[in-house]
Amino acid sequence: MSSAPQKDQIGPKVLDASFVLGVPAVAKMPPPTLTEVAFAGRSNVGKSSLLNTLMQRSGLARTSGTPGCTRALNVFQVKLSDDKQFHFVDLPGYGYAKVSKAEKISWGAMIEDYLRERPSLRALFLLVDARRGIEEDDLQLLDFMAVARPKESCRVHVVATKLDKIVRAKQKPAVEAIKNMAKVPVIGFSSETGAGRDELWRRIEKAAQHVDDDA
Ligand SMILES: Nc1nc2c(ncn2[C@@H]2O[C@H](COP(=O)(O)OP(=O)(O)OP(=O)(O)O)[C@@H](O)[C@H]2O)c(=O)[nH]1
Ligand SMILES: [Mg+2]
Repeated sequence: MSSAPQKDQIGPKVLDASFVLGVPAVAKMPPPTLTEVAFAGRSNVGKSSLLNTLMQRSGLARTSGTPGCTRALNVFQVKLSDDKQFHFVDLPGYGYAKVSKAEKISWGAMIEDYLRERPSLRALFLLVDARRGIEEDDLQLLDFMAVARPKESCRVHVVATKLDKIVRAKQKPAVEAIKNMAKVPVIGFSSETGAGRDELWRRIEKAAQHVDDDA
């Protein structure tokens, strides 16, 4: 499944982007042949919207006003004009109140197994709502990654989403507040305006090259 490129976007040129498959377990993932980047965060935080913005394809990753929309490890393949290729993985949102306890436990285990075991995973972007900041579930995921993956094997970043929902004068302070809490780099982002898209791509390409630019 491919869809038409969005116009007027900055950052690297995305030649092609397509949905590969959605799987219920890391064992069913495609072979780890491409640099992989995953996107995690609370339900409804804007993961699928961010993926569409990055890939310049509206509607490729399914977005919804109904939290809990993404229920599998959804894999996309992205090809840039310089021939670089990536797998992007849209992870199920956590913290969604309306799913059963059993379902929550199985999603949590699926996400953790994937993050711990996937050899080609080079970067994880943890999305938090810029208005809410880093919450308990997010801290748990950051702590999990600090133990599960050495920084050389997988870079972790926090993305503060829906920046457009904050009045302009308060955007920078909101991102700064998140920076003060996170022990990893923080990027402000909006899929409405495209703010932060360039910076995200830069981080993705750096993580793929193992270049340390976090200082
Ligand atoms: N204003 C604004 N709305 C956004 C932005 N990003 C996402 N949204 C909206 O927030 C809702 C949830 O977005 P999704 O991208 O589906 O969120 P998700 O994190 O993939 O959600 P799950 O798959 O349920 O975990 C949708 O109604 C989006 O249109 C943003 O940057 N700005
Ligand atoms: Mg989603």
